[in-house]
Parts: sequence; C-alpha cells; structure tokens
Amino acid sequence: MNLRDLKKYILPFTLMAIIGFLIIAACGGAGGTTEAPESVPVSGDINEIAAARGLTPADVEAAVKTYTPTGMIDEYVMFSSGGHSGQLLVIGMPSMRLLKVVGVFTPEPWQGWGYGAKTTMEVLDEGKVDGEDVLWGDTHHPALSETEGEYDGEWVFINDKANARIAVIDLRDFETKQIVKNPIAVNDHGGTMVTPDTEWIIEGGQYAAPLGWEYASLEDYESEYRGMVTFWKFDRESGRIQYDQSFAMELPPYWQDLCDAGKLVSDGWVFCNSFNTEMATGGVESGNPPFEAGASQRDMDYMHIINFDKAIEVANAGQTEMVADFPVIPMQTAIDEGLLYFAPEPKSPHGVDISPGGEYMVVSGKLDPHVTTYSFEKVQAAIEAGGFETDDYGIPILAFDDVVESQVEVGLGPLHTQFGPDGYAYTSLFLEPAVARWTLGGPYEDLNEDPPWSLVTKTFVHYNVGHIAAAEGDTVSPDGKYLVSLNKWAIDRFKNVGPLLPQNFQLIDIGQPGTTMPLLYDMPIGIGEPHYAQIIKADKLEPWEVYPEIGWNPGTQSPDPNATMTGEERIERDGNNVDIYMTAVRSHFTPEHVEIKQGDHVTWHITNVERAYDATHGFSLPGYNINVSIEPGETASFEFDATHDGVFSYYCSEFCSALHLEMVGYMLVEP
Ligand code: RUQ
Ligand code: CUA
Repeated sequence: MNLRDLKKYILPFTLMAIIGFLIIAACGGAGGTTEAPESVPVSGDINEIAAARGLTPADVEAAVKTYTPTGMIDEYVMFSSGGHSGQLLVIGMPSMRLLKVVGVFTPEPWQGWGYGAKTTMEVLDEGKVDGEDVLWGDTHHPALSETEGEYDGEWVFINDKANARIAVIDLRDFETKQIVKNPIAVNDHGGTMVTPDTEWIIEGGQYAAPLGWEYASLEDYESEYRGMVTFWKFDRESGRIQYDQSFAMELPPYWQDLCDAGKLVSDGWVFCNSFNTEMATGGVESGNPPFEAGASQRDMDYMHIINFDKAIEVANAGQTEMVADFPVIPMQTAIDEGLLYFAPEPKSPHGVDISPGGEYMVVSGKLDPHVTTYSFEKVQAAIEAGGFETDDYGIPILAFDDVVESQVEVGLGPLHTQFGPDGYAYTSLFLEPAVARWTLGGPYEDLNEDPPWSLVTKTFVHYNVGHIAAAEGDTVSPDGKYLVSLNKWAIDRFKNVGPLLPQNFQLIDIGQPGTTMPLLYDMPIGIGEPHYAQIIKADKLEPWEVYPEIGWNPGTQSPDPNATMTGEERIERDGNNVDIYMTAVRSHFTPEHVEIKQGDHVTWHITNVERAYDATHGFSLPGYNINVSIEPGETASFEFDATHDGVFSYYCSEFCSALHLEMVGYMLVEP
C-alpha cells in the first residue's frame, strides 16, 4: 500500500477525531466549568445558599432529585463493570453512592478476597489460565439473572475480556462463587448476556484466533483463524455454570463484538454484531493498512443471527467437534442445519440491542450516523423465503432491504442503545458526545407525542460516552426514570488529580417525555475503565443480613463441617499438622495464644459466632499474607506452612467495637 492509499484510509478518522475534539471543546466551554466559591454563607435561606454557590435553579432541582439523606435507601441499584480493576461496582441510584466493590477476578483485601480464605482462593484458582495465576481481569458486561425477561435479583455474571473468563456472583451475599475460563478462546467481548430465564449465559468472542489456543501464521488468517460464540449452561439450583453441558459455535474470523439474547417474540434466538469482516490483519510496520483503517473499508459488516433453540438441539445430538476438550458446532454444521444467518449492518457496528418486546434488533455503526433497526418478523420471513447470497464461508446473507425496519439519523458515533417504557430508545453518541432519545416506531399516542422513528432530543454528556444504562433498560419492561452515561473521558469535570483522570458516570433524568432530559449528577469513579452497567429496582434484591446459621461456608452456601461453636475452641496436633478451631466475637478471638513449631502445617478455622447485623470481624496475620473477612455466622478457613519463626500478633482488622484494638492474639512459632 502506498502513502496515498494510506491517507485515504486515515483521513476520515482524522476528520472524525477533529470534529469530536471541536465538539468537546465547544461543549466544555458552553457547558461551563465553574470554580467553587470561596465559602458558603451560614444563612439557612436556600436561595441565598444557591446564589452564593453559583447554583442555577436547574442545579437546585437536580440536587433535590438526587440528594438522599442519611437512612434513605436508594430506589435503584446499578451493577457496573469495574473495567480492568477486574471487579464489579455496586452503586445506589439516584444518589450515585458507591455501595460496594465486589472482588471478582482481582484480590480485594477488605473482603478478604484472595488473601488466604479457602473459599476465595478456590474461586480465583478456577480462573487460572493454563495453570498460571491471572489476578486481574478486564470486566466489560455485567448481566443480572432474569426470570421471564425481568431481572430477578438472584445472580449477576460478568466477563473478563482480556482472558475470556466468566464469573458468577451470588446476590445472597454479593460474593463471587465461580470463575470459568473459556478453553477455546484467548479473549472475549460479547459477554455476558443471559437468555430470558437465565438458562444460558452468552459469551461472544472478539479478536479472531485459531480456536483452542493453537498457533497459525497470520498469512493463514482466512483458513485458520476463527471467531466463536460460547453458550454456558447455568444451573440455579447449584448456582454454577455447568461446564460439561455448555458448548460453542465456530464462526468466521470476523470480530464478533457484542451479543444479546432474543426475548418474547424472538426468544430462542441470539444476535451478535461483528466488525472487521474485511479480515484485516494489520501490520502497519510492514506497509499494510493499520487495523483501524483496514477493518473499516467496507460499508457493511454482518449481524450474526443464530437460531439458538435449534443450536441446543444440534449440540445435544452430538453434532459437535471437540476443540480443547470442549464441544464446538462446526461452521459447516451451523450452515447445513440453518443455525446461522447474516444481515448486513452499517458500518463498523458496535453492539446489538433487542427491544423490550423482542420485535426489533437495534444496531449502530460507529462510522454511520444512524441507528438501524431490524425487524425479527422480517428476518423470519427472509429466512423462510430462502434464495440467499452467501459470504466466502458459505453463510447465508439476508438482503438488507428485506430485514430493515427503519433507520433513524441520531448523530455522530452512535454506539449502544437502551430502552424506556414509553416507546423511547436511547443511544450513546461517542463523538458528539451526547445521549440521543428517539422513538422506536409508534405512534405511541398514550405514551409520547413524538412521531414514529424520529430523533426527539439529545443531552450532551462530559465526555465521550461509551455504554449507557437505563433503569431495567434491557428487560421486557424497562422503567425509564433514570439513565446513566458511562463516559470515557472526564477532562474538566473534576479537580485535576494528575494525568490519569477519574471516570465519569453521569446521571440523566429520563422521566419526562419530549425534549426534557436534564443531566442530574456526576459521579467520579476512581477505578477503571468501566464499560456496561445494569440497573435493577432495589427492592428486587433480597440479600442476607447475616449468614443463615452460625458456621456457614459461603463457598458451598451450607453449614461448614469445621464450624466452631462457643466453648468448642481447640488446637489439635497430629504430627506436624496443627488444626486450630477458633471463634470470633466482640471483642476477642478464642484461643488468644497459638503456640506452634517452625515447619508445622497449620489449618486454621475461624467462626464468627455473632448474629448481629454488620458485626463483621477481620483476621490479619502478619508475615503470612493472610487477611480474612469473617461476616456474622461465617466460618473461614485457611492453611499455611509455618516457615518463619517468631512472634506474630494476629488481630481483628474491622473496627468492630470499643475494644477492637484489644481483639488480638499471639501466634508463637518456636524455631
Ligand atoms: S463495549 S469496548 Cu461493551 Cu462498548 Cu466493551
Ligand atoms: Cu473484631 Cu475488631
């Protein structure tokens, strides 16, 4: 490729970037950065305080809509990806208060996640990649479990894009219970999404590679590299993914991006968008077009349309091939059995979102100013009619005009779509940056007055929005009310804390129809980079206040055989093996002296015998990298070899009581 060609590819991107920058600069200026006033008058007069702080009436209204006084519980809870923190964020809405950072792929000391406690080490061990610890993750898409397409508040799943892993979090105690490594893929992106009754968790791929971690030269990209989508069977009873009932489907080496499960009328189908149908392999250093240009040459990529109900039958009938000991439906089988169809989608699309009734699939092309809506009914008719063209791999392509319902011009850089209860859909516009409200068909006389398939309004956000999340916004009955814009850049929104800026979540009021869609609140997040979030009505969550009984094992969610009741505390020795049975209660551990010998193998069980709400104890053992959180009723166990001699004061690391500092003991390791 010569320089002129290269310019041809790069120019549109440079232009887009400049437009994006100008818009950011403009709205940064217009949106106004205001300096904090020096001080606030002591008067109790609201208007005086507002004037002194430079607050407009709209600011005061936003404050009143979001301020949540002490003791008032938030109406919604948002579960947000924590990005490469590898964790899951739990945030109350509309207050935008951070409630918890759930340890998932990354150790988290306060929760004792990954610092000795067996139940936590075992889960992190499941996440080993080829036998090696990978103690971080790039979490992208949380998915709340659903019953008949409604969030049920029981489980939440999240993917690790970097290493193609899926985690299962139990919402009875907000703890991670399982991590599954995808055996055929190096990384993923299109997960997690669930089917309407959470029987399956979907994990779509991203950057094509030989399936099963094999080597193949990039010269052989088209023949040896493959895309994939994996379907994990979830069992509510055990609360675990059933590895041996799960399967995958081989796909062409396009970059599958995000998936969504059909619902109601489209239940039983799965949809994934893709990009790089050009099959660009990069290599700018060798004079090839860079990936960003090479993967953006075609005007259309392919939405993948999967007959999932039929795929389950095909997998159950054993029409699979084993790749890395995992059953995969070969591409040819998918074609022969009518499991896989394509529909053209413009241009370098990002994500596909299914409307609440399941009748529409909504796709946005990052390089196209429209959202494109496909009709499930038309897709079915086109499949029925037959007579398709195919791609190079023989996969049938439905004609664009046969399956598209409508295209609405929403603005620059559209990405992700969420839904409201009133016929409105919302799409993030990365380049503007803004959130657009538009009408998903209609007319909806009783719900809104806007014409069908039209852009209604935009709210500018600060800045560069990726995903958006609306209250219950991807269920069969979205709530509306609130939408959060998960922004990639913050620029001038907060006090500068150095070149790495906080991530900015912005709360938007979508409770009023028409062009009213005000911004309410900014929430800086000190870890990053978050991607998707889901927002559930708070009263659907019914977590335990304390574990159901004293001596509870959170790993098995059942009584622990090593539970120790008050009065049963003891130290047992069998040769070099020492077993310690300890209790914790405000404000002491029993026993307080543990005398062992260097070289002993120590197994330590601690039961928190408290029944009081919030009476958590911590257990920190210096020198041995042990830190455990023991919530009321829990039995925690850990093991180590007493390699260093000396005197070790173990202590409670939660300020649990007035005499918390006295909640301590000595472990004496005699040389
Ligand atoms: S995505 S880059 Cu969900 Cu927009 Cu991961
Ligand atoms: Cu228990 Cu501090």
